[in-house]
Amino acid sequence: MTRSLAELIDSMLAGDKKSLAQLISLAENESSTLPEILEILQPHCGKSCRIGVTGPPGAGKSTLIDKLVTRIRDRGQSVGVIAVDPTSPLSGGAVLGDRVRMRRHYLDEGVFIRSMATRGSHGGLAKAVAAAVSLLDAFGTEVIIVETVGVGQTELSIAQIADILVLVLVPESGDDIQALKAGILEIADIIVVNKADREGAQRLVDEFRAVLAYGHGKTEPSVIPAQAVNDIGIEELYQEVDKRCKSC
Ligand SMILES: Nc1nc2c(ncn2[C@@H]2O[C@H](COP(=O)(O)OP(=O)(O)OP(=O)(O)O)[C@@H](O)[C@H]2O)c(=O)[nH]1
Ligand SMILES: [Mg+2]
Repeated sequence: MTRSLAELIDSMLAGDKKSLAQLISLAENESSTLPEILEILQPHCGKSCRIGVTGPPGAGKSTLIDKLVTRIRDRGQSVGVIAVDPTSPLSGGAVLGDRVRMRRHYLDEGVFIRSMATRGSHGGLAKAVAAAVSLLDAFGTEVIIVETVGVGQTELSIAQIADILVLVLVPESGDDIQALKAGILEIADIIVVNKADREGAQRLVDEFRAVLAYGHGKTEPSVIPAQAVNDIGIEELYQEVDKRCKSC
């Protein structure tokens, strides 16, 4: 290991955010030093609560996370947000939008926000994100949130990184309920029906609750109606997340 890399790790462990950002860049660029870095950090990991937030493009994941971060900060916990490939065709330029939306969090010392783009193979990105989560963990971040787009099988890798998986859907997702049943629904801990200001939200909530009540795999997930944009349902989401954080 080069002296500069050892120094970088030391200063990150001492709480330097810039060093953390640099180390995450190494992960993003699939640096050959990554396995070594992760090995050194191993003893410092395992203290954070990791939350995966996934769902279709434009469902309101970033808006929801922004509001959730405020609640987490109100309780004095540090938080890291990693948005994976956030530029969806629907909301295009989401990174810029997220920056505006989360502006006050960017200025907060207790918040670390980072976007990570798709590069190379899907497996490569998944590894880079997992490494970034470990880096945030070693840094001492109490709550780590990873945002990914999609509801298909490819997003299931988020389940390996997260302790808690939050699936964000919208009333229009009702059409996909059969497809959802076969996939990610089975591993979701919390299902948020966002944009509950729209027609059909309560019907979808009821439908999910009915479906999930029958012979579902693991502990029954909570179904929460929300309006992220109006800060409705966020406290309920926080409570559910907090409850599950303590038990994992
Ligand atoms: N009507 C309504 N709109 C909402 C609600 N929550 C978020 N939105 C809007 O939905 C749009 C998309 O929100 P984002 O938070 O960027 O959604 P996202 O899921 O992060 O999008 P991607 O990262 O691009 O997949 C924005 O215009 C939000 O203002 C809600 O509760 N009701
Ligand atoms: Mg987003």
